[in-house]
Amino acid sequence: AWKKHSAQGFKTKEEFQDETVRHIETSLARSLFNCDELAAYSGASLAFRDRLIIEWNKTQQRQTFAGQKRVYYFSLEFLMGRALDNAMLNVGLKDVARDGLSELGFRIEDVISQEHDAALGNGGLGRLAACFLDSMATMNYPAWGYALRYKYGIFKQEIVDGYQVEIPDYWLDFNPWEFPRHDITVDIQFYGSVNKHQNEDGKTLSVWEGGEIVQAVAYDAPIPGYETSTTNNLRLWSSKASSGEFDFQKFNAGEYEGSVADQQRAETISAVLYPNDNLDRGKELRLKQQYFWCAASLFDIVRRFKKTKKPWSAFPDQVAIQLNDTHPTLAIVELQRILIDLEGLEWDDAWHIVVNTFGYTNHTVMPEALEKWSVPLLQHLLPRHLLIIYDINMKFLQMVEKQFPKDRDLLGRVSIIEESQPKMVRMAFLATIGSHKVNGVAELHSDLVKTTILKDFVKIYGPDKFTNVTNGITPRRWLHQANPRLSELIASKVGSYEFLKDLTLLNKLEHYVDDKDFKKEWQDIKYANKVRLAQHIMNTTGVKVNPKALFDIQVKRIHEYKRQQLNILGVIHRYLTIKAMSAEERKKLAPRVSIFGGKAAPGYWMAKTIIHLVCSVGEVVNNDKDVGDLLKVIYIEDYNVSKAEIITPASDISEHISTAGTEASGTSNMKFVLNGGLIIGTCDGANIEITREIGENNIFLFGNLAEDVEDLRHAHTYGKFQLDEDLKKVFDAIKGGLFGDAGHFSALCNSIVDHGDYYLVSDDFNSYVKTHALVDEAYKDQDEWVSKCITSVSRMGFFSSDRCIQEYADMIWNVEPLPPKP
Ligand code: 26M
Repeated sequence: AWKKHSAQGFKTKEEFQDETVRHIETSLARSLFNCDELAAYSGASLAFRDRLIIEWNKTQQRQTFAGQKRVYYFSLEFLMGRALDNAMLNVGLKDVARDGLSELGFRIEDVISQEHDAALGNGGLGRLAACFLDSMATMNYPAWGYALRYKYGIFKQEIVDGYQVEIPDYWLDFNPWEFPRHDITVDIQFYGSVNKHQNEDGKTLSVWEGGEIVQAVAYDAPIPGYETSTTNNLRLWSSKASSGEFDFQKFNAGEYEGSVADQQRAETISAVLYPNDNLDRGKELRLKQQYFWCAASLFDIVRRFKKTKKPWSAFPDQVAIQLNDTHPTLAIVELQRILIDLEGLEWDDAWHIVVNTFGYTNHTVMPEALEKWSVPLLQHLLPRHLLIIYDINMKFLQMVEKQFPKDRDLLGRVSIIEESQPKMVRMAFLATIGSHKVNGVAELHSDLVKTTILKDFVKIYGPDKFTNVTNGITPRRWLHQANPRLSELIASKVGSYEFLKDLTLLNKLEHYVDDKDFKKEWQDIKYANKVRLAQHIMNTTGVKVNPKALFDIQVKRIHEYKRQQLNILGVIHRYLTIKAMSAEERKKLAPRVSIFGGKAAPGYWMAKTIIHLVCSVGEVVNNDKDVGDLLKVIYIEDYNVSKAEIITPASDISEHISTAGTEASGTSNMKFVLNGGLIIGTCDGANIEITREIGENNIFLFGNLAEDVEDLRHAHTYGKFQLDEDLKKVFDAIKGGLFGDAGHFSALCNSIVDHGDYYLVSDDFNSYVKTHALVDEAYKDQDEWVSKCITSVSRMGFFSSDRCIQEYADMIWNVEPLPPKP
């Protein structure tokens, strides 16, 4: 007769203090006399954690009893950032915690900033997954995230002498937010061979035998919703040698080193997040990660389904799995394998279940980012899965052949197997064939998916299988948490904080576009946010920037397609222009701070060169007495989620300037506008829909259109390439050594001048520079500028990730929310 524990968690400042102190003294075994900020963080986190656990348990029980369909979001990346601040706000006790900590002698900001970011992602794709978790919990959807528990997240970036240096990100030292579930383990098989066996009914079965076993151990993290007790689960798998694998034979025979080596090899699977973003390199360990994670997650889901005792045909009514890009595509093959090899279903029945279970989200149409795995590698690592892929392909091609007889070209084009040397498995095709819906992440991108990489599949399946869900961001983290003063000001005008749950309520702000006092407060808040960023820049780079200057920010992964090179070349042009001006002319110029931030993939030389150029330009410009405050160039080291929370609210203008047709959506564009900054951008990704929502007078668009890119590239290759005149002067300055050894930058310059300018930097340069001149002009009229910012914010409701989740739930998952009982 166990008595049920009935903890409720603290409510008041005093109770919070009691709990925090208790944890410091007992859980951490520390004395209050030498309690530093880290101890305060740890104690406060454990206090909040207790609160979350109670709701988390209740939510999971409620979801199990309700027996309705759940969503499983499969993503190799969840770029969560910090958890404590988010937990405080979502639970609604941040003010209580602030007062409580203050009495104990701590500033809440200092305590919060002790936390290490959970940086299990590269960039947009990983952060999108994190925003989706927040929205799914807030909207009470029964939903789990599944991922890997990397020991090392995305590397920490240091800038040393103007170069990027990568430092391993070991983040698990003290992590109160995860719970090891040593009782929840799955054995995962690799290698081996496939043999035919007959079962009792004389049916031939394929049996996957031999090879090696690695164990997956579950670690869970609670995902609290905002102003709801729903607390969902993020399950991360960690790899370790299975007990059978830690070879006691070897051990006893004195081969201690050998047995430890086996163990390390197993642990390598979940050791490190691959730091590439939009580039596929086909490494075996990456494939192992993908299978390990998919197989463990599916085993877990199937185990849960079996407990319901429902027939297999009910599986898609209980389970919706969303594939975040092609990284989890093997889950499709694994579920088919479970159903036919282990559960004995007929192929067609099994395949029907599989297709109705999965949805696939595409995040790129760029060829170098599309995943392909070599057939020999799959044959070696996952022999049974390769056979199933061949069968899926055969049945698919037979279906196509029936529909389009004698179109041999078509069969070759849509085959999952690319007939290259070696043969390759095209994962986007497999994901498309194995899912009931395929979506892109912004309207233009979804159109490009349908007209380029998956064109033939639209012909085969019809247009209804393909859809769009434009990305969004969570307003809780990206407005309320990152910009509390703006959030409070908005709440004071629209009547409540309800807009944090229904972002379209922001439209009530439009009444205040001409309200003098409101505008003044708005400006004050922006200024304070700029002062805070200026302080951060001072502390980290030693460069003093004037918070009254126009802050022009581009922070995102460094990539040629995102065109940080266009930005820095534009900055050099500005510098040369300033140098050529008279003192009188200079007085009329609006002072600017050009701020860059972002990581380059460690093997991406061109991206690293771009960083080096930005830093080199900064060295020269920032120390030029002629220029003073008129121009400063800053590289912010180690851009990550928690830095973004400081940077985003501080922009006057931000740059989203990818070559048209290359940036699937972009999400930082949404964050910046939501925080009262304007943007300069190309007609690409979500910029187009942002323009439609906020109005074209409130955005600075420039550059060629996606539909013209192909022709322009074609023209380059056939000698019709004329380097922009102003850009030529910029290159002359670089070549003349103005920014140090010109040799460092020759490959970068040549990619534009001699090697076809694939990203159309020269084609867009003139339009870019002119548009920046318009920005300068517009900024001089502060009154009008602030009106534009307010209007824009009031029209950003569409870009909440809550709206995305609603669309996924209705169009793709067919799931209902499960609100807590009042
Ligand atoms: C692939 C193979 C091997 C190792 C790593 C990868 C890989 C990792 C991350 C490939 C792509 C990855 O992320 C791509 C990404 O972040 N895409 C972005 O997704 C955002 C959310 O939809 C969009 O807003 C961005 O436009 C898009 O670039």
